[in-house]
Amino acid sequence: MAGIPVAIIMGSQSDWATMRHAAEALDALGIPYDARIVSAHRTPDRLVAFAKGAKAAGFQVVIAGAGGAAHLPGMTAAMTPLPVFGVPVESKSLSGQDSLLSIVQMPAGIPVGTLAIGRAGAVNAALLAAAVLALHDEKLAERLDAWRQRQTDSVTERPAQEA
Ligand code: RP5
Repeated sequence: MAGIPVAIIMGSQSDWATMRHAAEALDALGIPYDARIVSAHRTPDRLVAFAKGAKAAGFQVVIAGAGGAAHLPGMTAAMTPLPVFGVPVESKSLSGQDSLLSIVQMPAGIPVGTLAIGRAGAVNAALLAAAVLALHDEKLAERLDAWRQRQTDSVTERPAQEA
């Protein structure tokens, strides 16, 4: 795998508590990533520079997490041909419903693959990124298969008694 294939971008430091779950899933699969804070509203020039340069920088997939008026994934998708997976971060006032609707309701022509709100979305964005990269990386495909098998094996048939 040449270079760093995955960019994880987020609108704020406060999003890292969610987006670190994407990073951890990529770590578990041995996929390098670069995690950056890129705010569509507070650092718009940084967003333009990142999105327009993402492909030339060697990234193959972008995972973008944001909350509230979550324009980051959509604006990124507007400025890069790379696949963009959007993670709605759970907001305080509207529990992430605002983030979800902001990210998922893209107009036809500029797709953002939108995941679930919060940790599940962050983990699944990483797994989707892995699945895309695995199409052209047999060793990664084997690691992804093994990861899924371990998950299957970890599910007990009956619930354990809780204290
Ligand atoms: C969005 O505003 C960020 O993605 C974050 O989820 C939300 C709140 O940001 P902070 O006020 O915590 O920095 O741009």
